[in-house]
Amino acid sequence: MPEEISNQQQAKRRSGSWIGLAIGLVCLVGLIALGGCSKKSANSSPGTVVKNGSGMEFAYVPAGSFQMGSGNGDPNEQPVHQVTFARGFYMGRYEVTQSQWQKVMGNNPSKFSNCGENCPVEQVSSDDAQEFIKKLNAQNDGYQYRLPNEAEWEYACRAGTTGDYAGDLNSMGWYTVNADYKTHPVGLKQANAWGLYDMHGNVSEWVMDYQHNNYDGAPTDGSAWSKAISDDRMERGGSWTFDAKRVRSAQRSEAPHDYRWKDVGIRLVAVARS
Ligand SMILES: [Ca+2]
Repeated sequence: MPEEISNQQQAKRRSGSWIGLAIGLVCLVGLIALGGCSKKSANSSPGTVVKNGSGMEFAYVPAGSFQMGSGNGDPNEQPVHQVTFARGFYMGRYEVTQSQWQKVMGNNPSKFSNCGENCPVEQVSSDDAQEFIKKLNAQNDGYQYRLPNEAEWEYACRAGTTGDYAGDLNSMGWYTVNADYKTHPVGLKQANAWGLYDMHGNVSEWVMDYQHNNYDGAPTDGSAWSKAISDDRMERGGSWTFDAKRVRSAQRSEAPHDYRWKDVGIRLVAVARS
């Protein structure tokens, strides 16, 4: 420290250098903090959209808490429990489309391949989804991609709502009553309050969690639930083949990780690389 230097002039000079250095550091830290704050502020508005180099759009889901599950749904939706997210995250605004899958994987496995490039990819297994994500991440486009976990998915689906649906079901989702036995281009129905489309129906969506028959012992910090009773994975949101009860926000399904269904696709979470 400058006070510890016996020579007054030396002390004064070093003190001046120290102060200058300190001021510089303060400015630097301030600039970094300002930049960080600006970025955080821009991100803190629910539904703020970012777009990657491939044109995939992601909406900001804010930090917060919600009640996960339903007391009047299936047994596997209980017990209802509070989950808290310390940080927000970016959720895909749409189900991954057939054209997006084609560009990354070089194929289109979808049953409804004549539906158009903006229709959701389906007939992809959970394993296939991991291959897609691996290749997408290899593009190193500034984001790290992954499947959402169950808690993230339901929190994002509800977007602050507490009922069976995040709004009027017929306005928001494709299911047995209105889907005409097929998938539909993503984003045609009404988005939820955080700008996410087709969370109810169209294609059901793989999440990263392993199967569990209920929420006993489920994590409450917004993390994924690790392996438990089988290798099956969960899927959420229901599909064009599901009735209204099975496209609820809290509805849960599971399937073997290597199964390919004509009504199951994916949605991604994007994390900015530091
Ligand atoms: Ca869906």
